[in-house]
Amino acid sequence: MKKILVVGASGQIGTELTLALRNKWGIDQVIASDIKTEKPAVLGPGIYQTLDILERDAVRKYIIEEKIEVVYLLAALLSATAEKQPDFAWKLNMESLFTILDLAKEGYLKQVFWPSSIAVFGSTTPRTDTPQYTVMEPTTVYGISKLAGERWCEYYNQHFNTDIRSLRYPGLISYKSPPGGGTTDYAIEIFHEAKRRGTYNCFLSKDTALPMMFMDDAIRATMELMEAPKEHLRIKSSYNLGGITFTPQEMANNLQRHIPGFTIHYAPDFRQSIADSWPKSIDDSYAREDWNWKNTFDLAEIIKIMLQHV
Ligand code: NAD
Ligand code: AKB
Repeated sequence: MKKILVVGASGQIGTELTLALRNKWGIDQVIASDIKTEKPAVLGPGIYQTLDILERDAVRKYIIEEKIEVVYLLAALLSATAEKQPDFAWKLNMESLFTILDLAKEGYLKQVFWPSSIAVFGSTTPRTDTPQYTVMEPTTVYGISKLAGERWCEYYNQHFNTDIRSLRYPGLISYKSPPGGGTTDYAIEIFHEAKRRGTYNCFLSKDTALPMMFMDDAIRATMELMEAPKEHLRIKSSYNLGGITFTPQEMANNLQRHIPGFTIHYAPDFRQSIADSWPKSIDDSYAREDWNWKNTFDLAEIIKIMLQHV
């Protein structure tokens, strides 16, 4: 049985991915790791290792000594936080990737998952049904790091015969762990504020359409991609992954059906220009053709589930 390490396991995706991987491969096969010293309660039993991915030598030692064969690398600064600390965001997002890519190149890691994002696109990209191959001129430090990361993943796959797999996730909606400082976080905050206060101050304008996805779909996509036969995968960098598209106003209108009297106010801040540079919807036909990807949760279902659990 292969040993799996999740780096950034305390985050929004990491918690749910760790649980799903343990469910599939067994609790002892999947090690959760994060820079945070305290294990989030939601992770339950299973090994939790405090690890700073920027400590290259310590990470290498741990992975080699523990005979880890698969890494899911989720540690990163997200779009909004990265704009506030661009130097550190570049350092974290790139150095973490090279540490893991090099272990794959040296043959220690048989497989790696590293997430990219819709942030790789920019304001010169066609915004509707954004294709896999198109103009890519990201304007955020986060987007630049993701695009550079994608190019390096492809480079390692082509030159060193590594098996690095990646998805360009849209904004992910979930309730088990809080979001980590992204531009799409409004689509989670809105549920907490609607239930707590019956009103929400949205940091994006009412008509800002963005691609989004429910976490269960994103986790399933990740596991399906990682289990797909390598020879079926035409994309050696990162796959476009479509989900659903909605605006804050559409989300609010739907919420009002469940919470009568819910109000929303719009006060766009610096995150508006980030959102304005991203696609509205994604063409993920390569994922559909290569590994039979299909999104399942629509907005109505997401709202129902979020309101039950938040
Ligand atoms: P998050 O911020 O919720 O989680 C990141 C985790 O990494 C945190 O638990 C943090 O403590 C940990 N971390 C930070 N620095 C670390 C370090 N030096 N060493 C070890 N761990 C460290 O982020 P997330 O939303 O779970 O995103 C995970 C990945 O998915 C990121 O690469 C992100 O860019 C990508 N992504 C996320 C979304 C989304 O909507 N959540 C969308 C597209 C792409
Ligand atoms: C963010 O908003 O930064 C993330 C992402 C889409 O990459 N959710």
